[in-house]
Amino acid sequence: MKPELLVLAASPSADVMAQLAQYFECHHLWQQPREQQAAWLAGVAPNVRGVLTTGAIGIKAELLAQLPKVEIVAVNGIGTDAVDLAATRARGVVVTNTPGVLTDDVADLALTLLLAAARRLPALDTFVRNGSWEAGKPIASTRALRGKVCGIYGFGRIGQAIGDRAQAFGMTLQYFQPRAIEGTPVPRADSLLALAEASDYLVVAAPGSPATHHTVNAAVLAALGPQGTLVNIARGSLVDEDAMIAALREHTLGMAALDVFADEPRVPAALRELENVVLTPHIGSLTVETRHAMGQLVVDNLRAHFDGKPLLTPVV
Ligand code: 8YV
Repeated sequence: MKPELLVLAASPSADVMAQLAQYFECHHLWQQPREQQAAWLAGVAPNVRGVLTTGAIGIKAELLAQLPKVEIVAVNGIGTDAVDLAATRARGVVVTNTPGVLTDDVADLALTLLLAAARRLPALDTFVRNGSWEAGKPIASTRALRGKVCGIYGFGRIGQAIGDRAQAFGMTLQYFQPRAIEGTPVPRADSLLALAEASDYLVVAAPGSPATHHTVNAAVLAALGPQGTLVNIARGSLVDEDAMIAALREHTLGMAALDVFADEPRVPAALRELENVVLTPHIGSLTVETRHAMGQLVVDNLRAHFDGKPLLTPVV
């Protein structure tokens, strides 16, 4: 008999979905109308042995408590901040995620956002579309990237890949994270505040956690300053969003280019109305290639678990 799986969100890869159907008896919560989900879940929950979730959805203790036979939570993403790890550990439920395979695309998006902010892409796109160019309106110059400092908050795999790309644009690097990285020539700032003071662009690439919650606060944003740009491809929880909106509105922070928000998919109107922002809907890993690779890793972890083999990418 195939192990029963509760699938909280689909993979965009048809091949991954076919493999899930081949190896597991899948119960697709995402296919159920919202108002029917609770009753539907009560029916399938008793035999669920695995859960497939995403970085953004994670899993709460309440849902785990409804699944008496659950053994594994496979996260189709790298972030585990939305997974109640205390609850999974207490139940002896193993957790896997998808590190590595999404590094390049997330780093690419960080640079895309950084460049879009630097060269004011959204505003200039509008400028062409609305006829302002044809009408002969003036176009303000932007500032070059070369020689500017790219500060990277969180210098793990993704942060370092962002650094490689920023360097290719002639930027100078610094990083901050509590634990120093050995063997890197990139200098580590003494604090996040010091990093923001030194940076023209501050890119947030640290994991979401209680320890990083709102660490990008009003003081850090003020240190980044009116010529500074904040880029966030990590988690909205790291940034004090109200303080950021106030700083952008008062131009004590120059710009923000954001793929992640405090309460996704809700983005405050006060943020959406600003002109000095570039906004994308949490798409760092959303390419055909990467979503397939992530989904494959999810399938491989689930199969390894139910075959009694070592997990490929366990969350420890
Ligand atoms: C996606 C992410 O939101 O990997 C993560 O932690 O935030 C993203 O890649 C999601 O997990 C895709 O399923």
